Formats: sequence, structure tokens, C-alpha cells
Amino acid sequence: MRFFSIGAAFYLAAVAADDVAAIDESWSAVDALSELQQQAMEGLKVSPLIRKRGSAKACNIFTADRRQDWEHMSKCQRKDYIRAVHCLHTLPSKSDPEWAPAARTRYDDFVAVHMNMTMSVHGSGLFLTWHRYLVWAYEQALRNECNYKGYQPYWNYFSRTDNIHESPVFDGSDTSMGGDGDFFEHDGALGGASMIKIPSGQGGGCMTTGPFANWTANMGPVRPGMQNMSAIPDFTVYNPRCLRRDLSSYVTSKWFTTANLLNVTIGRASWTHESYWREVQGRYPDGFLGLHTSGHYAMGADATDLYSSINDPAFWLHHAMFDRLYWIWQSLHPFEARKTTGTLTLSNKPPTRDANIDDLLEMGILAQTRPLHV
Ligand SMILES: *[C@@H]1O[C@H](CO)[C@@H](O)[C@H](O)[C@H]1NC(C)=O
Ligand SMILES: *[C@@H]1O[C@H](CO)[C@@H](O)[C@H](O)[C@H]1NC(C)=O
Ligand SMILES: *[C@@H]1O[C@H](CO)[C@@H](O)[C@H](O)[C@H]1NC(C)=O
Ligand SMILES: *[C@@H]1O[C@H](CO)[C@@H](O)[C@H](O)[C@H]1NC(C)=O
Ligand SMILES: [Cu+2]
Repeated sequence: MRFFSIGAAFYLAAVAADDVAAIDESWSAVDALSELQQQAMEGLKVSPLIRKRGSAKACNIFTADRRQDWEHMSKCQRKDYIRAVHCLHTLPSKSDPEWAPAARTRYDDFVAVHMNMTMSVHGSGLFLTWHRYLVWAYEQALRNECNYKGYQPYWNYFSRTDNIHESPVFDGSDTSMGGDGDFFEHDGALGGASMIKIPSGQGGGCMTTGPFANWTANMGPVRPGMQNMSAIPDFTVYNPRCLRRDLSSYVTSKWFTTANLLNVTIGRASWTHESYWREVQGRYPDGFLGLHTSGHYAMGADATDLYSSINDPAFWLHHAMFDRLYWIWQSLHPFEARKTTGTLTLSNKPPTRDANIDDLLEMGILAQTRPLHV
């Protein structure tokens, strides 16, 4: 995505500085985000990329596909999305059974690739763009293999943060991504490299109601953050079971705040690619979970496993939202937008060189290998 020339960057910086200055912590996070998105879109409209308008391959703000907030989709649209997800979960796996013996369904192909690459695509220089590409590949599979007509919806983190059970994504209705799990007594969850304790919610067991009732996960969990949950060694182990959730309003109300949103988009944490990358992944020793991990721990249970959280069908609405924030930040920070931060390994363990924008994003059988900067 080569969105910006220097000229447009100056213009954008000027627009952003004037208009976003009006937003402050007295705003609701939902309103602040709408305004930020508006500013980000205005920025992209003056990008020199619009010169490519009309050419078949043009990708710009006028030609781009539009993802939608789940909350703003009609019941029909939501049901069609749910149908397509079930379709992927029913189609057979295309993975080489020698490589991923536990993969049974097409959905499992995504789980296997994510689990296999976990140590290089989290806490690393590939993290943001690799997950962007993963969500795109899933969206393509829904459209091309399951006849889904829309685009990947997102879960607006900042809506209904006081009670996640009322979020249209998680309210358990037939137009939601399912509700809470059944009650299962456990000792909460440990997030952020086990440094942050999350109290138990009202679930923790299988999700037995809603459109994804008794959804089967075949691989993982490897290192679940939820306590009293058993684990398996890696993605080659076939471990069919019901998907579990433990929805957490503790997480949504504590970390999906206006202050955090403003910090990562226009505040101190937004100033450089490095500070954005750090802040959205959390400052664990400070007890700050960050947007990415908060999304996972808000769903809880299976979604707290760094390796196999992708088993939860709401994973995709979380990562589409996470990616939405990334493009909004990119548009508001054109000088920093195309950089990357981090090495080739999670928290640089074992130590590796810094990633750069020519590094390759591998997707196995899900999509072709492409350089990070495309
Ligand atoms: C991922 O798959 C590759 C290719 O089969 C294999 O060499 C590697 O060990 C796997 N890594 C993990 C962490 O499972
Ligand atoms: C959870 O596991 C811990 C550690 O094994 C154990 O001490 C505790 O009793 C368990 N809690 C419940 C509610 O089962
Ligand atoms: C899900 O599993 C539970 C427990 O086995 C069962 O009672 C329930 O009927 C199942 N629900 C659906 C929709 O299959
Ligand atoms: C904003 O981010 C910086 C790190 O870049 C951090 O030190 C600061 O505490 C954050 N402020 C808030 C309000 O979260
Ligand atoms: Cu991931």
C-alpha cells in the first residue's frame, strides 16, 4: 500500500493537527473513533494515489472494499456472514495431512497456519501486517468458497464496554457471533505474559447457545491464559472439543477507553510506528493489557491462547477491528505509516535481526507469499 507522497504527507499532517485537536477525553470513545475515522478518510482522499483512479488495479479510498461494523449490519447481512462461516467450518481441509494431521475443515487450515507461525507473527515486526493479510485471506475464502457477498465485519471494541453481554457481537442472539460459555468454575485468567490477572466472568465452559452452539475446535489450546483449562503440545495434536468462552466486561471497561483510543491514534503513543506498535500490544509490567490482548481476553477461554485463539469465530471480528485502528493510525501518521518495528521473533526470543518492509509474509496454503510492504 504505497499511499503517500511527501506532499500529501504535509497536507495530511496539517489537516490532522487542526481537526483532531478538538477531540478530547470528554468524548465517548465511539464518537471519538467516528471522528478519527472521518479525518483518516479525508486524508486518504487527498492521497496522490487517487491519480490511479480508473486503472483496473487502482486501490484507493474510492475503490476500496468497505468493511462494516457488525452493529450497523442488517440482520440479513449478519445471517449471511454466519452462514458463510459455518460453510468454511464444514468444507474439507486442503492442508497436506502430513503437515497438519489435526486439520479436518477448511476453517482448520487457518487455525493450522496461525498456530504454526505463532512465534514469528506476534510481538514481532511482522505482527501488524501479517494479521492484516490473514484477515484478507479469510475474507477471500468466505467470498470465493462460500459465496459470501459482503466483506469481513468488525467488532467495535468501544461500544457497550460496560457490559459486553449487550454487545450485538456477543449478545447470544441468532444474529450474534454467539454469547457466553456455560458456567465453569475456574481461577480467572492470566494475561500479558502471565503478569496481569483477569477475574473469572460468568462463563468459562462450552458455548451451548446461539448460532455457534457446540462449535468444534480441533486444534489447541497450547498455552491458554484461562486457568484450569488443559492444553496440548502443538498443532499436530487432534483435540476435538467444544469452543469455550468467558466474556469479560472487566477487560472491555478497563482497557477499551477513550484515553487509550486517543493515545494510540493522536496522543503520545501515536507519534512513531514503534510507540504505536508497543502500545497496542500492551505494557504488561505496567499492568496494561493493550488493545490486541484485550480483544482476546474480552472473549476469554479458548480466545486467550496465543496459538489457537483463532478457533473462536469472533477472532476475525476482533482482528478486523484491530486492523481498522491500524489503517486509521496509518492515515493520520503518513511519515510513520510504512515503517515496521520489531524483529522476526516474539519479544526477540530467540534473538533475530530487525524485520524490514521487504520481509516476506507467509500464509502457507491460505494465500501467496508477499513482501510486507505491498
Ligand atoms: C511449521 O511448519 C514448518 C513446515 O512444516 C515446520 O518446519 C515447523 O517446525 C513448524 N513450526 C511450528 C512452530 O510448528
Ligand atoms: C484451578 O487450578 C489450580 C491449580 O491447579 C487449583 O489449585 C485450583 O483449585 C483450580 N480451581 C478450580 C476452581 O478448579
Ligand atoms: C450443545 O451441546 C449441549 C450439551 O451436550 C446440548 O445439550 C445442546 O443441545 C447442544 N446444542 C446444539 C444446538 O446442538
Ligand atoms: C500513552 O502511551 C504512552 C506510551 O507511549 C504511555 O507512557 C502513557 O502512559 C499512555 N497514556 C495513557 C493515558 O494511556
Ligand atoms: Cu494472531
